[in-house]
Amino acid sequence: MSILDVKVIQDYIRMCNDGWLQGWHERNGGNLTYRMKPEEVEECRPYFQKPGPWIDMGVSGINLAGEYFITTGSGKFFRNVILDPEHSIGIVEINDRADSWRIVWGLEGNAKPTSEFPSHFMNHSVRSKVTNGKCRVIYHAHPPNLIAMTYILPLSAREFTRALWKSATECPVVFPDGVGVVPWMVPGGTEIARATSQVMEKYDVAVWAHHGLFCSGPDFDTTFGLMHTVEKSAQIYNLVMSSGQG
Ligand code: 2HA
Ligand code: ZN
Repeated sequence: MSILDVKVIQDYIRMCNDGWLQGWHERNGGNLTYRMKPEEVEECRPYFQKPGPWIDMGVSGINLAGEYFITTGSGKFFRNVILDPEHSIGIVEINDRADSWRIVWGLEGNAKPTSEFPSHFMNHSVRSKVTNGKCRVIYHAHPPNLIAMTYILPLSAREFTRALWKSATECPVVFPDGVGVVPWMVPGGTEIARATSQVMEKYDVAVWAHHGLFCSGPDFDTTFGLMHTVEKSAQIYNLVMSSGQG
């Protein structure tokens, strides 16, 4: 047995690879975090290493004190997750003040959690609160059709929600609350983390203008499916507009 035999680790790796196969993760683009269930932490604990030092995140979310997250590594490539999980992903524990993490497994070779960990963490804090603890997955990808739309439409929740709902029939069912929009901001910091988590108070999808998309959900299938549905709808929108039939 190894930690790579534990189901939640296998499911996490599969989702990373599915995103790579979709073409949403050029180079080190995108990141994925999963808030583990207590029983999943116990399944993985026998494989934990001596914990690393506590590292301050610059943000906090007190409802996540003591939680464990599986995360992709900063600068790591989704393409490599399935081949080399130990260096590409890891598990971090959150401290009692919910403002710092430490590595308990993986991220070998001095790797760190994703540069977007502050955004993921704040989104987890907000989505966990508004879903009564159901939300476990935050997924950031660079799906090209959705990004292209951010150069075409006014950057508002109303415009994006209407365009996506109208482009594919199932969209109002898959994301009935619509999608929020965050204007272009420098990625990888606490400012964009705060702006995104404000949007996520209301929506489970947040567009990052000229950059990508954040999706949240209770499990890997639902969250991947949400990303897939939004991107498919954006593709249909772009196909119709570029055929001159908009
Ligand atoms: O991890 O996608 O937003 C690379 C990124 C930053
Ligand atoms: Zn990105």
